[in-house]
Amino acid sequence: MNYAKLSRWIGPILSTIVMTSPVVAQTLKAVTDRGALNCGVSEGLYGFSARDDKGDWSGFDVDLCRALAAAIFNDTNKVKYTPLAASHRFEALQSGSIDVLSRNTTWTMSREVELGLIFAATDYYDGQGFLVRKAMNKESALDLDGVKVCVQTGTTTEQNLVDYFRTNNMKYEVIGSVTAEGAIKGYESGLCNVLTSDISQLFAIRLLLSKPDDHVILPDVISKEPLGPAVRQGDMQWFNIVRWVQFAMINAEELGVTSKNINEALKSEKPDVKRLVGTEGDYGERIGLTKDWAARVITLVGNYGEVFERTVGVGSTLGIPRGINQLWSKGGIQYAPPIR
Ligand SMILES: N[C@@H](CCC(=O)N[C@@H](CS)C(=O)NCC(=O)O)C(=O)O
Repeated sequence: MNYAKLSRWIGPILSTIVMTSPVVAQTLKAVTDRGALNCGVSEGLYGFSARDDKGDWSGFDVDLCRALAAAIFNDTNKVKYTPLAASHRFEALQSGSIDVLSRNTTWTMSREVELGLIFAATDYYDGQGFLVRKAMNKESALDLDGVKVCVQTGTTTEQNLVDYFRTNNMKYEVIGSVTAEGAIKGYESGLCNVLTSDISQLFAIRLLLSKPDDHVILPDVISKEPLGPAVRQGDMQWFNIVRWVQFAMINAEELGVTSKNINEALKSEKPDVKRLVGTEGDYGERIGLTKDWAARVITLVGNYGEVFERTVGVGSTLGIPRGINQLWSKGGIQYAPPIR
């Protein structure tokens, strides 16, 4: 049989198999049966995911877990947080011990095609940078020839570091740590004179040092680090829930819908606001949730801009400028497809 004949014969069989395979949609059911979302976060990164004295979690990454719990349960407390070191985060997702990983994780090709995971969105566009003591008098990363660099292992950071020093023909020594704490201690104690990580994390780490003002983040950005939530491949319903909760928060900001004016938005006659808040269409039901799924998220957690400002933005302790995380309509690259 030649190829054309074979494909004429096998094609319809294959498409029948694809069309009739049961949709694997077990995660939402598992979450609702359990009564809580299992969310993987970092072990303690101020502004992103940190615990207070009472054991309550807060931060930018934590807010995505809260937003999912708002959409599913109308209750942001229905989340069990699992703090994960960089090197253990993917196996926690693969094994099913968490439903979603919201832990400053970079979207890369190998993490999808080799690990069987899939990123639902980019909630923070980041890049790798370097933290040094001001007293070192360094103005650029290109002045770092011969340094000792502390880095957390199991990260893209570790890989980019090799590329950057090799490309620029600079010598360096790596001091790798499994935990962020180890890398920070190494830097603070002088074991290394440079600390490298995604720039957002350098902002958080600098606050933990005994004299934050003695340290400076160099201006160079040596990599692309699109950070976002990841899920396991194979459950499209769950993937869509995580993806569209994130997109709903971005769309809400673009449409000017906030946690403060959500009640007016629920009475709005604007078609795109109506689709967002669920007074028109059945978008929520189509992903296994209720009509008001996005309204719950905006009411209980806020839109993307509110989350950013509250947790990491210029008005917060971290003081990170919105930069490229500004909406596309305001000069940034945050862009969500429309709900329609
Ligand atoms: N975005 C990078 C780096 C992520 C990462 O783990 N960064 C460290 C910087 S110190 C961190 O956030 N550690 C916090 C923790 O382990 O709890 C990746 O996905 O590999």
